[in-house]
Amino acid sequence: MRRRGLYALVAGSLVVAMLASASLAAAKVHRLFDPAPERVPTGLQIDEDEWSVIPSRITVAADPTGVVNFSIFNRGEDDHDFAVLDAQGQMQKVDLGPGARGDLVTSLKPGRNKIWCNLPGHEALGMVGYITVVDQYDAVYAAWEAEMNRMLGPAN
Ligand SMILES: [Cu+2]
Repeated sequence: MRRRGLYALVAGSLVVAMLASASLAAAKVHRLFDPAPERVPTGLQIDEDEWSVIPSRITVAADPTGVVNFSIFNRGEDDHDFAVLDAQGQMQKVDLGPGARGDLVTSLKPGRNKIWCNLPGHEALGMVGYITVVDQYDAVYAAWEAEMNRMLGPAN
């Protein structure tokens, strides 16, 4: 009877110790990936009016098929369009009447890309902006590396 009680105590302690170490390990694993590197979105919204072209984000990634998805709103009172150069250097654009919404799905070169309204004079009036297209893998890896460096401190 006494021995059985001892066994129960030892077994119970072992279970407690195992649970504790398991949760410690889980906490460590969780910590390594918290926050998880965020994927860079492959789409963005564009707001246009007189006289601006405002992207909802500055950095986007091409999706697995190599394209970026634009959703464009003309919040102005005049006609506008939305233009970009695709990866082959060809202008891709969508025309938007006042209050209209449109979509543009196109390849883009990596790096800095100009976005603008191609109607005569509109770019000069301010309807131009820039976005940066990054490689999804590079962006996620860079975020992960930055997080590791933050946790581990500078290497030397
Ligand atoms: Cu315009």
